[in-house]
Amino acid sequence: MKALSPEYIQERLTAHPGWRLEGMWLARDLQFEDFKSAWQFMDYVAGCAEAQDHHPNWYNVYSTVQIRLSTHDAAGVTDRDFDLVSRIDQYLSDAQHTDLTPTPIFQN
Ligand code: H2B
Repeated sequence: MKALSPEYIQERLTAHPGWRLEGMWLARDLQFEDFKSAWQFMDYVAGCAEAQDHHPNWYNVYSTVQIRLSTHDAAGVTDRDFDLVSRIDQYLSDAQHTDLTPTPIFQN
């Protein structure tokens, strides 16, 4: 699978408020009510990841989760990442959360 162009990614991102392109990643920095809520979110995403055989990179500190999606095989963002974004958006539409100030966690 070929990585999508940054221009096309930006266009697709208009349908996914809160997400941004950060280097080779689709990125979002989230805060939940507490650790349990953050863990529930991660548990949901883990289930999606296993079902799709497509896994996130992420960093969790207590109630915050910084999530980064890219396709390792393509060294960039592909439709598989947007599929996962859509499933995550479904969860977030119904879960209390706030978006944090974007803070990079990876070099690229
Ligand atoms: N997740 C992500 N994010 N990128 C991949 O290229 C990838 C993956 N590849 N999960 C999968 C697993 C691959 O290792 C298996 C063998 O399909």
